[in-house]
Amino acid sequence: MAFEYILTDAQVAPYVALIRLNRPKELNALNLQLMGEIRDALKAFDEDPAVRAIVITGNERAFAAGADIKQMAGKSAIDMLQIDQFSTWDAIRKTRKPIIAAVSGFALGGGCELCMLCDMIVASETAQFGQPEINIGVMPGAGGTQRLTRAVGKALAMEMVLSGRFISAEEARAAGLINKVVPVELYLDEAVKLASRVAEKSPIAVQLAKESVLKAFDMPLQEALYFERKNFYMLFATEDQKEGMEAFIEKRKAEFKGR
Ligand code: DAK
Repeated sequence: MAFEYILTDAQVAPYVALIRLNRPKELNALNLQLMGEIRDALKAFDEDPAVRAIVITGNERAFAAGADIKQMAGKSAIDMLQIDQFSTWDAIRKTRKPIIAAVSGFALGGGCELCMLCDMIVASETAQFGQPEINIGVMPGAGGTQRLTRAVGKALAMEMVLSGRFISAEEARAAGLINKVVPVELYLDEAVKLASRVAEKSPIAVQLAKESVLKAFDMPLQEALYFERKNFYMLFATEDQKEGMEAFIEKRKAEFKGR
């Protein structure tokens, strides 16, 4: 895969792929091409049986400082409608394999929203999360008012969205936005380690479990419980379920094949 604004590694660890946002001078501002490249790389990794989990990262200074303001500034409402960035963001959201964001420095606006599209977030102590769109006369447009509110609750989400205040990695962890905070030299390794732990499991079970957890945000409880139940039953059709349970009984490590 040849990309201009991202670097990819299909095997940063066994079964783990890496996408690195690579517009460092612009703090990884998310222009349309960069978002399209993330979408395309995720699609390729989603279809690759040698990949079971994906890590997305930026660099030490910035995960991403938001959508590219210079690219958006002159646009009209109709331009924005016709560009239809949502099809790209929706495609990213539909990735079936687990995605872990490894965040250092700024994760702002669309950068914070991109993190929140991921399934887990590992951050360095220097990470800062924010929705500062209000400072430039707009508001979050890619899930910031919804995913942030579900993650951290109304009080903090309102404060971040209305005042533009950034929160530290530690505050984000305490509020439930992210999974883990580690020293800056470790954030990528820790994210890859977490991805590797997930990648050791049955990939079909992981996929259906991810899908089921996400339903908690989309469906009323009773329907989501039925959805969960169907996925649970379905896993009894896999060889991995037989292998996992036999391995437990035989006191050995399971060898999952993704079948
Ligand atoms: N866009 C374009 N360029 C950016 C940028 C951004 N978001 N953030 C930083 N840069 C550029 C700066 O312009 C500067 O470029 P040069 O002047 O060197 O050419 C370079 O990166 C370094 O930035 P600074 O010089 O400003 O660095 P500082 O350390 O002084 O400040 C900062 C860092 C992160 C506090 C500051 O750069 C900043 O406030 N950046 C903007 C943050 C922001 O407002 N982000 C929200 C943008 S709006 C949607 C999807 C997504 C979105 C909307 C809709 N749909 C699916 C419809 C998302 C919207 C947004 O994210």
